[in-house]
Amino acid sequence: MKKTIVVTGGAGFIGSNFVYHMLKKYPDYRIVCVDCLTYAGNLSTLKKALENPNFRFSKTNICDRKAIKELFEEEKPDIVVNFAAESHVDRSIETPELFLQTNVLGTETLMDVCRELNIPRYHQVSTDEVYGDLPLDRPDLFFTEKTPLHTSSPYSASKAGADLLVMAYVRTYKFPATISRCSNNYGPYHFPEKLIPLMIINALNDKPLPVYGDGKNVRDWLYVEDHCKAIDLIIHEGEIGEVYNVGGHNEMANIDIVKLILKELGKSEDLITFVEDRKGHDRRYAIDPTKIHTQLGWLPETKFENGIVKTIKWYLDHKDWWEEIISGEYQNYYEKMYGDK
Ligand code: NAD
Ligand code: TDX
Repeated sequence: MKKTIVVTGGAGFIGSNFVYHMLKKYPDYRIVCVDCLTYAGNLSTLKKALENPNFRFSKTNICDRKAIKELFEEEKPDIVVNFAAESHVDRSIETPELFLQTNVLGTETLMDVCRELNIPRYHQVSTDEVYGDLPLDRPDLFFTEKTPLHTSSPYSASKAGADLLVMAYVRTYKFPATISRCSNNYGPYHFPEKLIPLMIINALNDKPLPVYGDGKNVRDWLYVEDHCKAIDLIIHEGEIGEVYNVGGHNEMANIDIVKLILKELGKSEDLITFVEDRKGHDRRYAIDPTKIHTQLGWLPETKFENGIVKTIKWYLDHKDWWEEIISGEYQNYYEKMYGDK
């Protein structure tokens, strides 16, 4: 059946991958991307989508109630999927307010408009960071959907605030929402400020690779396409009011990822530079995805050893995309973050 799906934050990393996944899998769906194009949103990412008659791009801020209402009245979406967020932990430590505005108030605005217009379904894209962190010496522990929320950074606190608001709307207004909490994603269109693209690009440019602290912090990595497939399943078959954890049981220490990237690119480990640790740095994330597997049949398809090679190749083949990005505002950010480290 034909559907109209609003994808907020669709000019960013995961949102754009989701746009492409949906346009390919559902040729009769209309996909409407809502994105205000912050530093992290790039229209060049959506170049191919913009050629598709089933795709519309609207440059709109999710906090702009009037504009969102007009757009939703016109498009009458069947489902709203909210990816739009400030997403970088280091930036949240510098400017928490922006994170609260977009991540909490933006979510509230979207949900209020959906309620007003009786939009049948809303999905909140959340993160494993809302569960806080796990110790390195307890590999038997994982985050389940029942793990209490316990946040470390202004970013994760803002995402947890949004999740709590979604659950409150479900209970108070019977708001038809679902939530997914995913582990670290990697793949095409990942913004160069994040670990994997930053290390690939610095290595290609023979620049130092800044590893925070002792480099032993562990993240649970999932290829972005597998995350998109999980969200696709949840919005079509997931149960209203439910939270689904998404992750591929692929835990790796940061330093091992950095060494792997250097090896793949034939560069020397001498480029590795240990720098001051991130404030409040979470030690280990590890998702238990049993619920989405048993209830919706989701399983990750891309093994890390293949996904990381594909990702490195993508960055080698798409220099134009990232060279344009790192030539602008990103330069100032990089100097500020890493200039004196
Ligand atoms: P991103 O920073 O690459 O993209 C965010 C997008 O949202 C950008 O296009 C930006 O322009 C847009 N945006 C920001 N503020 C906006 C606003 N006020 N109005 C409209 N658009 C706005 O982020 P990402 O890594 O693609 O993450 C997408 C979502 O997934 C986020 O909600 C994030 O919390 C969540 N998430 C990310 C990861 C990860 O590993 N990257 C893992 C789990 C969950
Ligand atoms: O220069 C760096 N050096 C370094 O050692 C950077 C940018 C990161 N790191 C470390 C910090 C983390 O332990 O690498 C790890 C990954 O860092 P990020 O790529 O910034 O991701 P993380 O903080 O784990 O958060 C990501 O996953 C969860 C996303 O950015 C979030 O949006 C998502 O919710």
